[in-house]
Amino acid sequence: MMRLVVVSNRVTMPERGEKVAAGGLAVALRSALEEHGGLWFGWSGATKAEPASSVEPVRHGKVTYAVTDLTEAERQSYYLGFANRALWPLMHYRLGLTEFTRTDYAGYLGVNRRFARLLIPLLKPDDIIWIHDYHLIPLAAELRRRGVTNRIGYFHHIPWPPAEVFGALPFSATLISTMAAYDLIGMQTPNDVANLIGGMVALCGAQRDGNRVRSGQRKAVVQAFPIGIDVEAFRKLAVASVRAATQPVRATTAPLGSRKLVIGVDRLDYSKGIVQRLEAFGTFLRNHPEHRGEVGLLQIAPPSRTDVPEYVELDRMSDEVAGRLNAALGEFDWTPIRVVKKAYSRSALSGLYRRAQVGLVTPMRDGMNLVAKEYVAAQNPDDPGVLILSRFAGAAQQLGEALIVNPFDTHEVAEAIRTALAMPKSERLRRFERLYATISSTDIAWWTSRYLAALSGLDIPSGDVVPPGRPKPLRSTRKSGADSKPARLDTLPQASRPAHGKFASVRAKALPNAPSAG
Ligand code: ADQ
Repeated sequence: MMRLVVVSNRVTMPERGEKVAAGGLAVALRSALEEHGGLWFGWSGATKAEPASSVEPVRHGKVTYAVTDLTEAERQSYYLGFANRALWPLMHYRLGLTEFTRTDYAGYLGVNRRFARLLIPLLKPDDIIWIHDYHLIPLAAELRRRGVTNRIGYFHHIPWPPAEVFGALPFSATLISTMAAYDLIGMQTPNDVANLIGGMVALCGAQRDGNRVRSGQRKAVVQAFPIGIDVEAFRKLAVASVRAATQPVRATTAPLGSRKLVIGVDRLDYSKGIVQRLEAFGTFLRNHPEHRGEVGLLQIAPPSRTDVPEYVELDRMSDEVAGRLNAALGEFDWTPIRVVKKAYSRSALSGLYRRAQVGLVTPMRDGMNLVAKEYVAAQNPDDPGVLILSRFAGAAQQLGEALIVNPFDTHEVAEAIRTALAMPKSERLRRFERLYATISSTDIAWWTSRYLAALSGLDIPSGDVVPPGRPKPLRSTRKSGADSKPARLDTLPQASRPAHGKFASVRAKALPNAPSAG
């Protein structure tokens, strides 16, 4: 029987750290692995002095976990450097924040190469391999180079920008060309699909044929698979959480009394538009003073990536803006904005969403945004709250019945808050019912099964010719996934070359949706 192999940057073993995390994706992948019996491979999250030359798989139930540590230098260059300081801002259209160094890029390629070497001995001929996210873009090309012919899919969780933006990254043509080593590329939205295909055509001369893109002898299918959440489980959690009045929910909402609550929940990340959101809430209170004292914003934002300077700066800025607005607008018995910087359990989060009259989800750019879907899932169907959603979240392409806003327009977001708070129940119900129907029919089980059905059922023309001088396929059983001419990654940058800096001068001025803060 076909076995599923999932590869992701971070792998959390079941016994560790599940109290808060256990988000929809981890649970969904684990259940897909359990269904098929599978292997989950990736970074343990830990570092150690020497790079591992092999991994020791550990079995938990039907799932085998194989994790490797990174060296501190690898963590710096691959993870903090190229993935989080170059690719993350770039993919979120933030050229001004994108930091590229050759050392980081070499580290990124090096870790992908090592992952390929460590994974190959664990593969079986019939495995289908599902690789996740931007940390691992060149992994399929590295596997192909070593003769792996299994079917390999990729899912990109974050946005993919247009070629004009992606092309500003040094070595962008080589990096994007490695995408052709996949059989199926899943993106969050049709917009991301168009951008990736457009980029492959413009930057590395690939040819487009509908939703297939051909580069050399390889053909990849590129398709949108909007990720979902476990709607039913989240709904039940919210009902139970409010009924039991769990401690964090009680402690957070009791002081509100009958006041209304607007909620924001995000990792503290500049892509999420947290500072702009606080400003918009301040503008709302300034423009509509009759609401002062009657409504509060609760922003839950646990710090993330605190080793990256931009995130430290964001942490400082969010404190500063919240402090300034509270000082200017607060009363002795009412604080308009509360920013809480800790992770909550999923149960507490669901209860808080249900208590909130408005879900304020205003990222400057987001692959999908699961918070928007969680907010809808948690609502009381008899008296639902209103979702305000950024048009630059992938979720906006599905959730048109939310109040859709431009997060760069503070005034527009402020007015949407006013509209949401005043919205008659009949309209709230009408919008909620459609939103709920959408998230239920495209939930996380739908997403995994649809992606895996596409990956395992692909009718991809065979091309299993091993180019001269390359190793024979180690484990070719499928005709479909065979390799042709993968990009030569090992001829790329040398760490010894001088590192260099920001291409901040290539600011995104000309882009229609360029962030004001660059
Ligand atoms: P993220 O950028 O992490 O994911 P998102 O989709 O919103 O963004 O998921 C965040 C998850 O973390 C949600 O499940 C949320 O409940 C949880 N979370 C956030 N703050 C929390 C807190 N304080 N306590 C507990 N839980 C918290 C990336 C992409 C997204 C894409 C997802 C999935 O950036 O665009 O939707 O992957 O593909």
